Amino acid sequence: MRLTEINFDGIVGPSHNYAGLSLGNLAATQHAGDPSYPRAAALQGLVKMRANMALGLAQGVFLPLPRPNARWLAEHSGDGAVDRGLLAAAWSASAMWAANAATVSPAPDTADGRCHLTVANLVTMPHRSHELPDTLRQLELAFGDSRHFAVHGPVAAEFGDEGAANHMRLALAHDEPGVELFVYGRSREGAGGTRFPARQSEQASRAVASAHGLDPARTLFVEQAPEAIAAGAFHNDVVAVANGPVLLCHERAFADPAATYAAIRERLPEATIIEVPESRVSLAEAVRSYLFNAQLVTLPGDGTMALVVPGEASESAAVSGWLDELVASGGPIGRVVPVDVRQSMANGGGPACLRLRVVADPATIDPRFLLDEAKAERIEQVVARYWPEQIDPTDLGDAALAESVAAARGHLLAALGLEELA
Ligand code: SUG
Repeated sequence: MRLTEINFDGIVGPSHNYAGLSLGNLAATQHAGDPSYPRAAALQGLVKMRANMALGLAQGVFLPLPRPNARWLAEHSGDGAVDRGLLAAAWSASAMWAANAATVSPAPDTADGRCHLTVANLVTMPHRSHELPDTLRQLELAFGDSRHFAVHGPVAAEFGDEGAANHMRLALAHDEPGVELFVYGRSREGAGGTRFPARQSEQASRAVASAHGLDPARTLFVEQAPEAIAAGAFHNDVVAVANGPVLLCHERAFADPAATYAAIRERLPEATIIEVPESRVSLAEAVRSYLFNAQLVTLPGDGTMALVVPGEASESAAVSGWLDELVASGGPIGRVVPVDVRQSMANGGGPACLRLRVVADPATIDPRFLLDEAKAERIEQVVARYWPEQIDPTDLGDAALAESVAAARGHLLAALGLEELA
């Protein structure tokens, strides 16, 4: 059994649009009402996946969910007078941000030696709250081998859970036992945290850790800094990223940084913590550039790390100056790889939002969800042929568009042999 990290990227769905549904997500709010380009968006995602495969990394995919979600819309529309917000929520392609699909605890961390996944309930935002049933079906299919995986339903809806976007893992290597770090938010009176909703609750994090059978001695629950949430870091992965024994984070990511670092070092003395000071990159600039919403990956071969950043990060003078120094410092991160995911970025989703990391033996996963060049080519052809070129938010609700969006997804399912997800 060879445990490897596999990045599962959400393929951008054909209904991708900018309806401004996410309060606290500054990019999404700023782009509300803009025309979107679903075809270009999905192709950008594919270029990123291929670039990661070219680095020698294992890559998987998750499929877009059925949208518009007519049943959910009908259930919540009362007397039939549909409001625009609800309509847009039914059309959202938000499942592309696979980091929010589930929380994953690899086999070396769990009591029963299986990889555990808990689907996120995403209850804080109405447009994301209806992802879970279809996401769960996909997880149950992809990770259906119960000798190696346990797929859990969501934690109670009273407690908001946003999946891996608020979870990090530090370990000497992917296949060694790790320290799992759950980062929850709390809206505090007067601390600025009440301006935007805190989406991840501490209770949800604790419920996930318990369902996964994690060792309490290697599990940490840490509060996100309320000022980070107020600055637009609605998920922890906008201000921090971890890989192997390395944590890269903003100085103001955690409510109590010193205690957080000490707790990590106590459990993993080999941990390398790279803190980006406010004086070099402000919290506002970190959120604007999405520096931390990067994929920090271990390259096969020499074991050095690469940071896959959004193109926007290298356009910021402060960020690119800091990145140059990081690479020149001779530390564990030897390379910065910029990728263009602008269509997703305009809705607040960077390279890290678009993927869910699973440490597992690829041979134990349903191969239909694993990507190779031939399959990437097939996906590209379907997208190029059937994904709408452009959607204006005022188009949402149009019957012909709804039909072509559903048909486009159907063609993709057929191309991948996944018709059972229809
Ligand atoms: O939940 N955007 C997503 C972005 C999720 C990013 N994920 C991570 N940080 N892991 C969100 O806010 C925008 C949708 C709209 O406004 O139409 C949106 O849902």
